[in-house]
Amino acid sequence: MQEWNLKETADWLKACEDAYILIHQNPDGDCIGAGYALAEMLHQMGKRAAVLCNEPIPNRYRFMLPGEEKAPDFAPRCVISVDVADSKLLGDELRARFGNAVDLCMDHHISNVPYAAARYLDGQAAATCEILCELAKLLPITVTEQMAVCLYTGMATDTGCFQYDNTRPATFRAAADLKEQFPEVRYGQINRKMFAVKSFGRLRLEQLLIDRLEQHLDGKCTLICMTQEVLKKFQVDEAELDGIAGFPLQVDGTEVGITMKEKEPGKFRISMRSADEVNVSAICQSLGGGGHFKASGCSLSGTEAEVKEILLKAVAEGMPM
Ligand SMILES: [Mn+2]
Repeated sequence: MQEWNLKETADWLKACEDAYILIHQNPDGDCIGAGYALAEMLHQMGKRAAVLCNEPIPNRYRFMLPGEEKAPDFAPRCVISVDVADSKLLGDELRARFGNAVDLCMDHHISNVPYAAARYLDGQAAATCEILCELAKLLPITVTEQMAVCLYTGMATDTGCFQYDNTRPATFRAAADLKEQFPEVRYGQINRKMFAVKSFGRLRLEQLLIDRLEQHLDGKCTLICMTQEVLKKFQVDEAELDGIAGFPLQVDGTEVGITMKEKEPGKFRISMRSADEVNVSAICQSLGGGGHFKASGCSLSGTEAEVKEILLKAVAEGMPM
């Protein structure tokens, strides 16, 4: 695999034709924003480009789409992935079709596992959309209002509305530049939609989550388990679960917050968040997963009790004495 700098990446994009842009499964604001902003950049350069996702784009993110989603009417001559840290995250269908055929991977996950022929990785960038803000300056294009909506949303969502430590000066500058160039975009409304507004079902779910908060390891670890039964009962859209991983960290004294989500009977997807000092990436790696220092995940199989025991043992071992 080749490691490219941003200029090499831009040069390759100028030369590429008929691009499929792949984003990750359970798509979030950053991969959707990056995917559609990049597609528009390529369109402006006179190229055909389409965004592909393993699942339909959730309703709450559809304001970033230029129109209805439709299958591309051309065959790809190049394949690009954005914000996809591992080919596994493409989801089954896209992975089977393109897992070994990605020409360029653009990403900001420090844990990125190489799978493409070439990679542009900036592990310090807060979002792939932040990378695209820089990339846009190296391409013969003009940023449009719709791109600004996409790029802002991606940076806002990956930083918890510019709250997390991953927000660096360059993130603020990129957002400030968009706001200066496109004052008419309703950034406040985007923030409201992404962070304040919740569906009634989601609020009911949060009520239930509060009931199910468990404290372990002298209150340093707060855990929530969402079984299939709970998810079905409250009919929660997968997209509404976005950001729920940070929920346990709201409890004072918590150093590690864990959410367990039962994807199918006996199979749990685990999200682990660190309030400050504990490296949850190392803990999740010891369990076959990975991610960032303060935000990681893994998958475990077993009964609810078995999985909790495995998790709490790993967290206890991963905590500084
Ligand atoms: Mn991202």
